[in-house]
Amino acid sequence: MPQPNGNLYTLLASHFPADGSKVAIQTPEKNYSYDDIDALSAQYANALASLNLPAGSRIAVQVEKSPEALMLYLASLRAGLVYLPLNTAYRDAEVEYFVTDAEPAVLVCDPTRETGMHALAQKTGGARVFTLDSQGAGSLTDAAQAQDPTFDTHASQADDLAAILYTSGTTGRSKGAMLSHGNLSSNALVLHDYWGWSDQDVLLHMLPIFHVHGLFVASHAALLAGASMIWLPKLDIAQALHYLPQSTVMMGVPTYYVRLLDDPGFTRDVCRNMRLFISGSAPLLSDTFSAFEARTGHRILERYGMSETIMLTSNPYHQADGQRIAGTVGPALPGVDLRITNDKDEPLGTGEIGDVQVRGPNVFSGYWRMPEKTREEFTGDGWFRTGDMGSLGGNGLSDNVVTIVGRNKDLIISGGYNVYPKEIELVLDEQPGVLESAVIGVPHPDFGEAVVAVVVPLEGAQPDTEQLRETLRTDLANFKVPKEIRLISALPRNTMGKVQKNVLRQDWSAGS
Ligand code: MLC
Ligand code: AMP
Repeated sequence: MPQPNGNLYTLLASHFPADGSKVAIQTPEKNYSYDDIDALSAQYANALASLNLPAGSRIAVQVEKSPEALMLYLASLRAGLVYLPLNTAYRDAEVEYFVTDAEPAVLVCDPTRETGMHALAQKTGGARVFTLDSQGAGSLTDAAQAQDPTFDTHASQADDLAAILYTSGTTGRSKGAMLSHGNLSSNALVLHDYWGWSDQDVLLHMLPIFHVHGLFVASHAALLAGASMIWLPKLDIAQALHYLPQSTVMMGVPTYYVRLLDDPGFTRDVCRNMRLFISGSAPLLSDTFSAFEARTGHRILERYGMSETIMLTSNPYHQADGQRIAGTVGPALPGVDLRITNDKDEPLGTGEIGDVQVRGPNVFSGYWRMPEKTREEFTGDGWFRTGDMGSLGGNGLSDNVVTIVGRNKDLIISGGYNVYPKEIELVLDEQPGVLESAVIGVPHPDFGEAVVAVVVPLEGAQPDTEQLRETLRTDLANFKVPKEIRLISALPRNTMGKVQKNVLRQDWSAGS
């Protein structure tokens, strides 16, 4: 019997509406129908296929958000390539690491970075370089336009790689989480049902598309429902207020909801057609949840996930399944096993705080070319260690409700972007006049947490902290650059010599 094609695109396309002229993507300038999506993704797939790359070749993409950028992602799936999205804020030195590690056969970049990308390609093994700009134009689109608008989607197995998502690591070295067609498909199907998607939905899509949240959770859900997306290049509150009355679903990191609430124009009336606001990628403050409900009558649905696993838990959608509770991330999604353990991987009881471990068809297979790291992050019996701390039940909650209380990884989440202090400390420590440094996250009204640093100067040195921040911008994405740097005479350490970041955080808040 022939095996059904396990390619994620085949699954998505099998749910496209019968009426192919239905709008799939609406931008302020132009609409794209479902027929357009199929034809355009076929043209980009044909352009990629004409390069005769072996299946499983990587395609690294660092481009501004546009409908064509989404077509490129779909084309990569269709051509059997492995998609490697990169944050547009990454500087050349950061991109060099990913390219050296993943050895992509194709690099797609903004035209403004083409020269640097060619140089990088030459240095790292000769990837083909194409451009794609914020309007969807560039050498890749030129190549695609000459192609046939039909394409026979590559026959994939469920465990064939579809994407590699780099997540920073505690050692400062990023790891590529390998996600398969099966991982992505299973999660998309679960979220489709759990969040009640239908072809009547209109998703207000303002998230970046180089992370799990905007690229997978949001786009897959809308395409699988045959719904429409209002596709904006980034969060812009004026645009959001303009388009919300036509929308039924919105997804955002908590900063999106904080900024909406900051605008008096964000009213109950603006949300009149909305059925669902979803928040994730960082903790949503209870204050934001309550203020949002008071203003709009909507309870934001908070969910929890990560690059390695896509979505893991969600507050209920249907009232019959329970209330959405502020400060919790809801039960594990159908098909996901979640447990809380002590440091010996033994399950803990109701309400006890421990390590969050998960299993399920959505969980990645490992880190790209890091078998050791992969082994460390999985228990012997196949549970993935998320690095988050949490509890199940307790405090009057049902036993299956998960609360995330912190992280046992030294991670800062700023406006939904992950920042590992080690990466910044390594760069800071190399600067003239710097003996050592420590990077911490402190509460921030807009970003939830902000990255800040303390620096111990070399004896007799007095580094200029603003100059240090400017220098860091050369090699680090802007969102990683500490918002403030303070000088300090010595780092507080415990008896083991470990820097006491909790003390630094307290001292920072106290202003010292
Ligand atoms: C931008 N800046 C940030 C920042 N974003 N600083 C700290 N944290 C951030 N997140 C800085 C820029 O460097 C710049 O600084 C200044 O703010 C203005 O830049 P901007 O581009 O105009 O910012 P803005 O458009 O306002 O962006 C803020 C934001 C954006 C919150 C809208 O960061 C965003 O869309 N975040 C979403 C991230 C996301 O999708 N995460 C999902 C990860 S997936 P300067 O100094 O240069 O002026 C995941 C799994 C899961 O975690 O569970 O979903
Ligand atoms: P990333 O590695 O970028 O995929 O980020 C994943 C991390 O974001 C998780 O391990 C959590 O620490 C955090 N995260 C995601 N969603 C939530 C949430 N709803 N509440 C708290 N933390 C979250």
